[in-house]
Amino acid sequence: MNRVYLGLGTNIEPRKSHLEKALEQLKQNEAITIVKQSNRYETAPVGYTEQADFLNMVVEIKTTLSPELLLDRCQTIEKELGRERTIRFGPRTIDLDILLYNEENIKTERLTVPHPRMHERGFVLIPLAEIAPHIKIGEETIDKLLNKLPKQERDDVKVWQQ
Ligand code: A4P
Ligand code: MG
Repeated sequence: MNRVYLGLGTNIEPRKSHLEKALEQLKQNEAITIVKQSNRYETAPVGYTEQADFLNMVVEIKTTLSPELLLDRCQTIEKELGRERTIRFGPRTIDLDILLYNEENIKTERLTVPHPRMHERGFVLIPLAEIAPHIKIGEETIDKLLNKLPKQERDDVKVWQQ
């Protein structure tokens, strides 16, 4: 059995429902068990800042799927949820990233694990630390990575209580 952390993000309404539907679809897969879920966090956009705030969360799953098959599953869920509301070529309603897959380092054309930008992102590190406070990402402890985050980026990630 493989232990995997997934990052979920959405910034198109209804955001809460997009997260819930994605979780539901993960659960429906016989090869996937959700072990832990973080809180939902409301987060300021990183990268392209001219867009609405995100809801982000991290889940721990157990799965028998290989990394590639799990990515296929995640991309199918993205497509199914994206299709529901958005117009052709419109923005995506859910982003599902494989953050960590056991302690493996994977680099293929389709997949880089650990997720290459997770080390520097409050919207990933803060929910991950909530459910896996002792985890390491490569050689670094999550505490150390969190301490390196600029204060502003930590302040941009708030527990969402709706
Ligand atoms: N891919 C490679 N490695 C992985 C992995 N570990 N997990 C490939 C998932 N996919 C992986 O992803 C593009 C390609 O990455 C896939 O085809 C897959 O083969 P995508 O999800 O289609 O596109 P994307 O999400 O636009 O790109 P990317 O690179 O995943 O973007 P990011 O880095 O995830 O950034 N701000 C806040 N506050 N919250 C957010 O959630 N998200 C983004 C997206 C930017 N700013 C944000 C947030
Ligand atoms: Mg992505």
